[in-house]
Amino acid sequence: MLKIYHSPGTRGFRVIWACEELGVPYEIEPVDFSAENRARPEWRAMNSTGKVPVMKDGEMKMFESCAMMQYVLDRYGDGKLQPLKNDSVYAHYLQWCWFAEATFARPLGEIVNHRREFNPELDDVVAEMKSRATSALKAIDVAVADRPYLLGDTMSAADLSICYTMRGYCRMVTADLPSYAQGLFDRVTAIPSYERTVAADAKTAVRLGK
Ligand SMILES: N[C@@H](CCC(=O)N[C@@H](CS)C(=O)NCC(=O)O)C(=O)O
Repeated sequence: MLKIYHSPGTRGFRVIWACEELGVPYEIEPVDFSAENRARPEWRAMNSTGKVPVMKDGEMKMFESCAMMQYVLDRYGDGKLQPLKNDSVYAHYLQWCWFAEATFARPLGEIVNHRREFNPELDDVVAEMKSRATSALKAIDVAVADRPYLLGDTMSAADLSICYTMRGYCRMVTADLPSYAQGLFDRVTAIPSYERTVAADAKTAVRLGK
């Protein structure tokens, strides 16, 4: 069975959500997110960057949350949550999957990293990162102005991935999303697998005594 090494509130959420939506069996191995734990040689052997999440499937072990999602879809998804490779929207499927992490999540992650290292935080740095995240969000808002989901009428893993990053945006920048982006967020988080993922994430925190 898939084993997802996850710390509450972090990017493993994406992978858990994909499994929940697809009905793919998985188990969560809670990971203490403290810097001390992630610096341990045992954790570095799991992920040499010291980050979370990590996923195992039998002997296979990997990191990078979006790559994990894609692995789950390709291996166990039965064609669900992604267009066929010869579909005209496939290129945009890739674009939004990568955008979710490489462009939209990046400045948000830098705010977290910055706050961990600088106390007091440098306001200009945080403001710049918030502004980068906001311009990424605007691109999403424009993209869904004339459609319910990023690819059109059909929800895909790109929507799940982007909406996971939007959770971070609401927490770190502002909960006031532009209207079309808000519509996307509301539609995608209304699916029952979202609540199950939120519950699995909360249960992970309880298991860690948080
Ligand atoms: N691109 C990676 C980013 C992984 C990442 O930055 N994870 C965060 C938690 S969501 C982390 O472990 N941060 C600790 C650190 O960077 O020191 C992914 O999508 O898995």
